Amino acid sequence: MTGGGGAVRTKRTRDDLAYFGGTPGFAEDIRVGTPNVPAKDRYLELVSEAIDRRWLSNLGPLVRRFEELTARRTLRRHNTAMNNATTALQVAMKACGVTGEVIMPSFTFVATAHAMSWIGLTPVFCDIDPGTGTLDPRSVAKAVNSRTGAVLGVHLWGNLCDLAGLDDVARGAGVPLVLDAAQAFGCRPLRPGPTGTAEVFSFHATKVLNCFEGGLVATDSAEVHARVRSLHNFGFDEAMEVAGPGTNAKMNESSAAMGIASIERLDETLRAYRTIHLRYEEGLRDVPGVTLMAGPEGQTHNHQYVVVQVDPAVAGLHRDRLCDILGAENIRAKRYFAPGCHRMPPYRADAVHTPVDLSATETLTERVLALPTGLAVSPGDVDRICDVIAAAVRYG
Ligand code: T4K
Repeated sequence: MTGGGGAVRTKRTRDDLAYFGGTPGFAEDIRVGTPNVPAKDRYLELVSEAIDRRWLSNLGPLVRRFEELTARRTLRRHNTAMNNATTALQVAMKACGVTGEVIMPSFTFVATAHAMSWIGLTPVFCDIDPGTGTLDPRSVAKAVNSRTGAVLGVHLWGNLCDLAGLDDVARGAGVPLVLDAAQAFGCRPLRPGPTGTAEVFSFHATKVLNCFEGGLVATDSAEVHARVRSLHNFGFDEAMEVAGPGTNAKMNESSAAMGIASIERLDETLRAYRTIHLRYEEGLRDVPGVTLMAGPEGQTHNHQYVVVQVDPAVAGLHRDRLCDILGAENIRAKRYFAPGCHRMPPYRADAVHTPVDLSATETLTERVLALPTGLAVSPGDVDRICDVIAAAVRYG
């Protein structure tokens, strides 16, 4: 399937670019997050069975099955499916008994910070490794204090954060390491090592594995798991007695049906993402100042996001100009993630959120751009997008 169905247009001159009056390269929008639906018939079959069964929510058989199927991918002992990753992050923090300040990157989707602040925790933003975009343990070490309640690493764009480094700092501070793996389903370290106390995945419509909306808390700790199960279901324990104040974070059967249908085809989906990523790598190799962000070594990768870094001094144009040029061609790129959370109104006014230098964050937020990928994007589409980027750098 192509993003726009139009003929390939080579942007040979400045005026071929739609931004300067040319014809858009895509007749219809081509997007970063078009949902993957690899098995529509299988989904409809499963959801039809759920309707006939008249069991639609409250830990039904499809949710249980989905939880079992995810174990092969998370490599964790216990998985609890939820309604989305934002609430799953909150449940995970409550289950780990976290209070006070939570050290996290500013360079993340704002849900990471909001999820904490919504349950009365204080986000404290630290800097990142400029190569991977993930939390830098050296920066975290500088922000640790007596109020620190947890370290929250984010596996940004599927890049696993420095688990050994963050685990060291968290242990030294005597607090749990929790991982926001919303973007990292299918990304696992190749070698054994620290894995954090709990890890949270997202199955939002735009994710590599899509449940319409969905989340998951994965943990190896039986105690944390028991608390997660209770907290996500109104505080009911195994005996259906209320053990404490819980919430409703349960996944429903329709979401689980989509999850099962999609996870059964996940290897195929991941291969398609990898193909697209390699195609971008090839297409952008000779474009000065536009660098495809590569994942770290030592892990499997889902290639869920194709992110380029635009260096204005070399490319001759700013990321925002490139985004506008792409937009004129109906290529809907996204600034994942700008601005940093520390610059957003809920957090920018109070210095408690920004105790350390964030210069790597400031640089990346000015430069990154996520390009269309996923099952709805063909290698031919990628060629046309790269053609526009090359022309933008030539004439932009
Ligand atoms: N932590 C991290 C690190 C995260 O990245 C996220 C979510 C979370 C926590 C929280 O997870 P959830 O609570 O959502 O499970 C999107 C997603 O809504 C969000 O889930 C995701 N991260 C974030 C990175 O991307 P927006 O505001 O960029 O969404 P939007 O509406 O601009 O859509 C993105 C693109 O996808 C657009 O090009 C439109 C396209 N799209 C979207 C939907 C929903 C479609 O073509 N069809 C669709 O159905 O947040």
